[in-house]
Amino acid sequence: MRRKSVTSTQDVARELPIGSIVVADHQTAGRGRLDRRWESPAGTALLASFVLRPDPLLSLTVGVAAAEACGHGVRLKWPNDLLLDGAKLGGVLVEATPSKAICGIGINLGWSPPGAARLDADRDWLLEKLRVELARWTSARPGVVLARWRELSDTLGRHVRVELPGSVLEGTAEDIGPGGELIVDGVAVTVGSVIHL
Ligand code: BT5
Repeated sequence: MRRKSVTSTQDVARELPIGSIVVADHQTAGRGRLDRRWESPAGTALLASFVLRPDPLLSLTVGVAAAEACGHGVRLKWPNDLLLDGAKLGGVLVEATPSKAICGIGINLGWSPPGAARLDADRDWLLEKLRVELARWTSARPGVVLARWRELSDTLGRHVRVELPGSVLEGTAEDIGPGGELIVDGVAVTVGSVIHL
């Protein structure tokens, strides 16, 4: 489904069955995680939501698919950022109910906020690549997804600061666990924001 303007593609997708895709030129209330805003002027980004079957690894799976679709050396920052030359190119937001998972992907094309990155690509071409990569990676075995995530990761091996609800953890990002959690100096982190130090 294609729309000119929506509040958020996530809101439209929420009402649709598994397999649906919503793409919009503009969002009046695009969102990130934890009530943050996702900004992009009309017609300057790929803004899409895919309705998929719930899966605990989905956030990482969608990240892998999006990085593969972008190509050009795009890398992943745990849990859900797409990075180009170390700057944020896009993000993934998964909102799940027991019966479906709404996977939102935003990728900057014609515009990016200060300090962020954009990709020189056509929106519909990128959307088509994303559909193909999502089909491929959502049907891959978890071990295969995790292995590819590790290869694409810009987070593993780095000294990081993790802002957890109520505390801060600093250490080396050693690995991701079987459920997609980030292991920092032996401690498994499931939610939070990571700063590469
Ligand atoms: C994300 O959240 O990175 C997930 C973004 C998902 C956006 C898509 S667009 C289609 C679908 N519909 C929606 O409403 N959302 C999804 P988070 O990790 O919380 O990052 C949000 C932060 O990124 C903000 O607080 C800003 O600092 C920054 N930011 C906002 N807009 C940006 C942009 N266009 N490019 C780079 N960074 C941005």
